Amino acid sequence: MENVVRVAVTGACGQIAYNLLFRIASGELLGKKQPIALHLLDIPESNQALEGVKMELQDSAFPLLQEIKTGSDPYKLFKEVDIALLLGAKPRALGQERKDLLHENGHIFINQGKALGEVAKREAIVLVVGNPCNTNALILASHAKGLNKNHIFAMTRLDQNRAKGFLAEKSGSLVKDVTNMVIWGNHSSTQVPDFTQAKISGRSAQEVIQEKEWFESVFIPKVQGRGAEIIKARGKSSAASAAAAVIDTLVSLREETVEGESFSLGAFSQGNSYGIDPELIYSFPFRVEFKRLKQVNSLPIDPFILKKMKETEKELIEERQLVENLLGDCL
Ligand code: NAX
Repeated sequence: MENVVRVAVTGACGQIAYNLLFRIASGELLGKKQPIALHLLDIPESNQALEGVKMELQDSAFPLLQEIKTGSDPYKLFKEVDIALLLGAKPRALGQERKDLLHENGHIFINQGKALGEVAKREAIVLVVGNPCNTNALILASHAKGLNKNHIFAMTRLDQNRAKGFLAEKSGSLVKDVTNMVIWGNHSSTQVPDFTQAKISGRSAQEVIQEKEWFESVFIPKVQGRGAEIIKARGKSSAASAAAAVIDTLVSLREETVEGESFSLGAFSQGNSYGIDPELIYSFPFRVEFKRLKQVNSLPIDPFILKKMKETEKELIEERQLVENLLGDCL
């Protein structure tokens, strides 16, 4: 099959996948002309459900969808993939310690990192969504021998989208008019939605919304706590908005970034200009220029924001220490 882009999705029976797979197959991820093969991976216990998802994809008769593979062996399912969207992870159980979740999910990413390194395309793009996504991506990268480390990411786009929505609502603007909304650090409650970089219709967000107190004590905690707010309201975690953020991330990686805009992505911190520890997966702003992905460096950082950037860095360093025994030697 020539010209087919192979997209692996783990956690393919989960609720994010159910909101994502049909959008990928319809061409929203890679454009309306790009033929696609979907490689769907979940645990063996989900085999039957996985067949159900496959049947529904077949029944949708998507013209671009040329092949569907299903299974639970990453060495088979990641073979020759161009893109791996890693949603599969266990949710935190009631009363479970963060450390135990890090370990439990960490093991998944050791195995998947090794498999991707062995059988995926060398330049494959890997987006880790399963939580704790930054540290899972770090574990994966440390085992993915042969993969381009600069193509391994953790998703913070949902946080960016949420923050844009709140700024639009507060200022009575449209979401499309809010630009350069930067998320720094960990995809957790220590993340830093940097309102000082954001623009609304080309003007500084702080100039448009002249309420310093609102930014610091309402906006930031609202973005940080939105995931929990959704769980409280819906009884389940964000799924459709998470799927939308996956699509947005991949579209941003493939299209030229418009003037004055950036998008946020957890990525290797090596070589960053903000003094962040160089061996973390930390969220930074990026742009695509002349088909190349570039970290946006040397932005002026407000002292209040800098303090918060160091706090989220500290949390990521602690997470790295907690999984030290799970890290491989490929970093
Ligand atoms: P679900 O619990 O609905 O689905 C998870 C799926 O993963 C299940 O089908 C499960 O069988 C599968 N799975 C578990 N271990 C696996 C393995 N080793 N290999 C393959 N599949 C495996 O969760 P869902 O709501 O879809 O969320 C998926 C992940 O995304 C969770 O870890 C969640 O915390 C995380 N999220 C991350 C977000 C982000 O912005 N980075 C936002 C949304 C979401 O909370």
